[in-house]
Amino acid sequence: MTTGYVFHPEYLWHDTGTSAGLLPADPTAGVQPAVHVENPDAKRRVHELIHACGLLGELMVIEPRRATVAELTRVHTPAYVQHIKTQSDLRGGGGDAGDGFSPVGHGSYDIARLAAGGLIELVTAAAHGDITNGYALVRPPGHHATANQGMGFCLFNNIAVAARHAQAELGLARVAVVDWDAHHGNGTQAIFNDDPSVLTISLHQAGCFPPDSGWTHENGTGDGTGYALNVPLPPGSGHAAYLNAIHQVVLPALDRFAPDLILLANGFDANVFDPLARQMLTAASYREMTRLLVSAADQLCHGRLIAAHEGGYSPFYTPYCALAFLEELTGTTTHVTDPLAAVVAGYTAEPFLPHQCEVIAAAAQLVERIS
Ligand code: 6DK
Ligand code: ZN
Repeated sequence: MTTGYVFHPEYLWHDTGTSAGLLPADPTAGVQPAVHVENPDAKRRVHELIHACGLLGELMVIEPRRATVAELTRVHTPAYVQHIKTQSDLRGGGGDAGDGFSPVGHGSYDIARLAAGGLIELVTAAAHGDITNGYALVRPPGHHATANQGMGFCLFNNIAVAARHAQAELGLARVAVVDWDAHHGNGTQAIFNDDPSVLTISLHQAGCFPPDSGWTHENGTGDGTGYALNVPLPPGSGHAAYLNAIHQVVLPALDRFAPDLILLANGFDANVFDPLARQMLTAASYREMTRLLVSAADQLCHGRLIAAHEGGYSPFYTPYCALAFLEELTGTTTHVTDPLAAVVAGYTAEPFLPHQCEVIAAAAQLVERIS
């Protein structure tokens, strides 16, 4: 088994500025400047840990390239791609992808193309058999971006671009997207909403972001009816609820769908230390969830599981979650164990509660619509 790894220093040069992720500074209104919450720190530390613990040597490093306009417009409108370029060309930065808190720094257009192209290169290597599975540690993230609108820190929908590339160029007809970022994968869902060839499954904190999005009744439209699944887990959900959702919804849905490729929108922001959500996963949770997904990919699609980094905002804990994820992807272990395991054990001793069980059961009922 070979695991591919995509990273590039330019990913860290996507400049999200000092608007905190909320509002531009306005001293007269008492709004202080603060480093944007989607800044390079957590991702840089993930890369550093992978390198320092020796795991990098176990990975096949794949060079990213910039996605072309033709590749981006399989998913996005030409006008939206041009909008990002125009915002990126602004001297001095300050551009925005559409919602007022998705910054487009000077030069971010090319970096966002390098992120989408990194995913394209990984799925290509998987289709050619050069790698079994892979991880793209990219910025900016992608799963909120729709065909014509950037939002939630996302510019181009990296996963969607890779899915369409896999179908158009690599003979991988059926693509499943599993999204366990703490926020709803609304962009990916919208792009594939009426398309039964792409199954989208999002596990997220109910109503966290975007507001009023990602409910169980959003189940696809037209020909795609049944091929969008949502598990809006209540705030406070942790290991038991997520593992239950994987067993009751994700694995049965994947079994029925029988994908040629599984893409994972791999956000680590459902961990207990994350500032942007109120879920309670630990590095051990990500390890277990990954083990199950790797095993499903082995059984269903020759192990082809390709992950794109999405959220994850705790600079000190995200790296241990990512390391657990990568250890499972590669089937190896390192000498590094979660140094906060004893602390999180005290934080996360939550039971599996009835209101969590209800949501999962409602989503599980929809699985039989998939064929
Ligand atoms: N704003 C993402 O992780 C993006 O899904 C999440 C976007 C959340 C926006 C709303 C929000 C804050 C909160 C606190 C401080 C600043 C901004 F796309 C991904 F990156 F993956 O919580
Ligand atoms: Zn997120």
